[in-house]
Amino acid sequence: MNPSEPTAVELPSQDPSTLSELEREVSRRRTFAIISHPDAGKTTLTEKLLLYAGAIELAGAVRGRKARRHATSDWMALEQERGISITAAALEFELEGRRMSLLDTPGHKDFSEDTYRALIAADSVVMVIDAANGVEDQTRKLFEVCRRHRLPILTFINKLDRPSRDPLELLDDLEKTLGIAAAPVNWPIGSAENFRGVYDIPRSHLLLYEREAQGQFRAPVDISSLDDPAARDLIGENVYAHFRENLDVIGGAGTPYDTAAYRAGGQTPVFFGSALTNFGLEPFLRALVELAPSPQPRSSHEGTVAPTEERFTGFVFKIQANMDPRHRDRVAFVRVCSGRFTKDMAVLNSRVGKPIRASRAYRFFGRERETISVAYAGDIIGLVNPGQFAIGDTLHSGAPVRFLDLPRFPAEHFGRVRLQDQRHKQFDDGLQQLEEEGLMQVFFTAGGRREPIVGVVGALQFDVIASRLRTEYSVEVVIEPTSYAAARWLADPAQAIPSLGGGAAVATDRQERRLILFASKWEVEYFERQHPAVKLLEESPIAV
Ligand SMILES: Nc1nc2c(ncn2[C@@H]2O[C@H](COP(=O)(O)OP(=O)(O)OP(=O)(O)O)[C@@H](O)[C@H]2O)c(=O)[nH]1
Ligand SMILES: [Mg+2]
Repeated sequence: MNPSEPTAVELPSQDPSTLSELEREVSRRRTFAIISHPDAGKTTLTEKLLLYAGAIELAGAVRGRKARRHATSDWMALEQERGISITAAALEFELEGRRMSLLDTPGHKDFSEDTYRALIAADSVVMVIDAANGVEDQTRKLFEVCRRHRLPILTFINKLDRPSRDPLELLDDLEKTLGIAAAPVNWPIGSAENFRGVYDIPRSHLLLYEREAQGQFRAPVDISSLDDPAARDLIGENVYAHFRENLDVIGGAGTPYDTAAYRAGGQTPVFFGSALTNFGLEPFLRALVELAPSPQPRSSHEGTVAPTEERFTGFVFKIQANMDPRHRDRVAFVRVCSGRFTKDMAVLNSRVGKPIRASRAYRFFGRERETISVAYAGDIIGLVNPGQFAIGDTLHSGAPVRFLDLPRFPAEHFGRVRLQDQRHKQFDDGLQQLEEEGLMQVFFTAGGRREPIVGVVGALQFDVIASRLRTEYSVEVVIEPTSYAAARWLADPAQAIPSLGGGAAVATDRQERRLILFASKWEVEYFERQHPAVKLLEESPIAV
């Protein structure tokens, strides 16, 4: 799905009282994803945004002593144990009259399929950069996806409280590595132990901060004029001189902020700060409210769907089981693309055709959920899913529509799952539900259904599968690596499979479609050369 092929639009800035209820609700929504290389501080920034928005009272930590509160968006047991994000979390909150929907995504490449899907559900992106490392590999890859979808990007350069690269050099890195114009909106004053705060360029305001105990509470904000001698004294002569020099450089040769260029993905407004110590968060939050676009039109096979169209449309971009240990249900996360969703509405699934009554719908705040009776374009809602929805499904009322397919990554790692106890039913349910989430693909070889092979994009997912089977299904498994490295489906299911050499094997997936597991990409190519009449597919249709 390409959310932004149609040109970006803003609702006409007319007197709000002349807008319909739908137009008013849509225009106040902001749906965005936070992305970056692992460890840049996405979850920490998310937590602080929630704190500043008043959505939580106390910020939790990503890694912390046992008794301490955990970050809201890292709600899964394994996330808390390892201090990394594993699955994209949705958080909805109100801020200055706006309804914000935030997706905190995992940075690790092994979980990037989940991150890509979250990106497609968003209208804009916050890109976090570690000030010591600049643009890192995974950020570059995710940036390319944003560029393809023409998603507007705000950049937050984080961890200025630690030894950092020079801010001018960091801007240069953004421009050179990513090929996007970088327009600084604020500028850091000092770094590491000399980090004093940020200068808000368009407002000519100095925001100085005091470090506080563990950055747990709101930072005090003190605003004064740049030329105030008191400011110079506060900052310290050395830091002040360097900072003024930098400002002269960007004043002369820097990219000025331009709304149209930002909205078109041609430039990224840049903010500096430190999520952990709360420095520079208010200007960033304000920008998010003021600059980020409202819900955008979406491409479908039937043409562009405008968010303010009366007909309800949306698509499933994520499925997650067992979020709430009390309910143990499966939730399909739906990005509402147009119109109004109402509780008990009969929605059509374009893949299935028959209507489903959506009797229970939720909005999410990490693991927490709240029942809703109405939702509008831009919202991310959860529908309880006893197996009717699959990732990529289009849901709608009224005339048929189908949004473009979500990307699917081919599995590259294959492990044999060996059940260590007798809990066969739970084992089967667990595998099926985790497969439904898109965490893995399950294959059955001649070895039988008790020891299936799971294919994943990244090897860390083996740990996630074993841990979740244990905590959510009380099943002990061992996943042993196999020598397979690629799966290919037969385009013609009836075709005979020639005898296979080397390390290849015939298998079936859950829908009994036949495929071949190969030991290497090279082996796939060799097979294709030897048997040009047998057409192989890299992807199966999205698992149902
Ligand atoms: N010094 C300092 N540390 C920070 C800052 N922001 C985050 N961190 C630390 O950096 C580590 C990673 O932070 P996270 O927020 O988990 O990073 P992430 O980008 O969400 O990581 P993944 O989700 O695993 O990709 C944690 O130990 C944080 O406490 C900051 O501004 N300053
Ligand atoms: Mg995280």
